[in-house]
Amino acid sequence: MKLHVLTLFPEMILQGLAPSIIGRAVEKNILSLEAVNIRDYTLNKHGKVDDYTYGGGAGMLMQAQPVFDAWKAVTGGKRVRTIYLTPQGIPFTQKMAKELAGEEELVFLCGHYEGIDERVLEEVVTDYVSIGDYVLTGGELPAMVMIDAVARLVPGVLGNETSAEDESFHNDLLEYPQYSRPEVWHEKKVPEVLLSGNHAKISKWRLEQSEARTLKFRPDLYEKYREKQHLIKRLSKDKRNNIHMMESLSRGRGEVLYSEGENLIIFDREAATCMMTAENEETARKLSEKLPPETKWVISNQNFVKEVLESLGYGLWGSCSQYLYTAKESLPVRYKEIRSLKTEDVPYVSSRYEHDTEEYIRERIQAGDMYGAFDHGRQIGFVGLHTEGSMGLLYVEEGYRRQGIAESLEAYCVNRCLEKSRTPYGHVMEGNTASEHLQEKLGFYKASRSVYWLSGGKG
Ligand code: 6GU
Repeated sequence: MKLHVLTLFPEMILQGLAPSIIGRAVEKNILSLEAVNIRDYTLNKHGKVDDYTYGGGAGMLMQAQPVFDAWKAVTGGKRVRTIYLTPQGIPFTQKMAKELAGEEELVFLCGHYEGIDERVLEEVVTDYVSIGDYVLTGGELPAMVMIDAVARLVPGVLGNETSAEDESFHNDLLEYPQYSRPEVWHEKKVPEVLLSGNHAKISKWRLEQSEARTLKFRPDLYEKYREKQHLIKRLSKDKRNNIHMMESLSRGRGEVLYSEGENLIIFDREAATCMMTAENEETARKLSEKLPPETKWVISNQNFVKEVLESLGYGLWGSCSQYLYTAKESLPVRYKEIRSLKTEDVPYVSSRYEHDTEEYIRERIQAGDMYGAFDHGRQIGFVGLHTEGSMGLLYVEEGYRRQGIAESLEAYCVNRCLEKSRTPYGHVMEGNTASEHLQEKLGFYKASRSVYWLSGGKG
């Protein structure tokens, strides 16, 4: 990712970020960061970049010419995403950070004094962003805040383990309290449960702590969380058929785009996937108009929804059986050489798994959601979770099949899900009897309705 900052204080940006994790990523060439001094572009022979405002009023304004020429020097006049940092902008959020992390190149424009001449803003700025309801003396600190929040989401900027943590099921809640050594400090003991080694119990305790904190410090977030929990509870009345939606919501990934009785759209932004149910054909038609244009996949387990979407130009990719594992007990894993995959394992996986792109595999591995089987250190298979939460991505090398390795990989994946208090589930292509047998052998239950995966549509 390429980052450019247009500023009157370039050293503030460079020196501010250099010692940080972001600075390290720049050194490793994962990011490029350039700070351009707007003053270098003024045509005024005294180096002036500001002047009085027309119409009167206190203070000086940054003039259009040097800002425009600095921007043009950086972008070559191309319409690169250009963010103007201003208290008048829309509030910066994690959601916005995620979206910006997908860009190849970003320009940050930092204002000073009373702001910048409106005419140049109209020509170059694509996004007006504020970092909160308070006034700062300039846009440099806000730009650094945004760069930190966006860049840490770029693959490779953080280590493997850290990024995996990022996607915890606590997404809608504030973090729980954490403890490190020593066990006793100032006569305060680390909570007993954290020393128990019981992952399910620890998850439960952390969730309770997160809930209590959110209620206390962020009642606004807590209210949203409760509405979601309410919906999850309603869906749980038919858990086998609804587990895909329940998991999407409880992992904090699915946003409720629409909810009114049976009419429901859940959107997983990162997976660009909508999960949709409708009361009848007519409401299905209405709901389909609400699908966001960036939707790549729609999942539904209603035949009439499938038909409505097909009539609208969506293509049926597959009909699947939905399987879920409802027991709390972990499964025995007979094959012993299984571990989490790392970035260096990407080439192996992507060369053997033709259903998805290398980019997708890399993202899945970096999210900490893929596991591999090895024979004396050489990889022979893998399994993982898809972005929207279903188990899949299963492969075992030719010479190693029919030895229960796929079963062990799936069991291993189930156990990791249980540790995170997730309900393991998966979609098996209808007709794939080998996979159906495996699900049943592991103790999965089959949902009564088929799940349809549809692609395309408006996009
Ligand atoms: Cl983006 N700029 C300035 N100058 N002040 C701010 C801000 C931005 N966000 C909050 N306060």
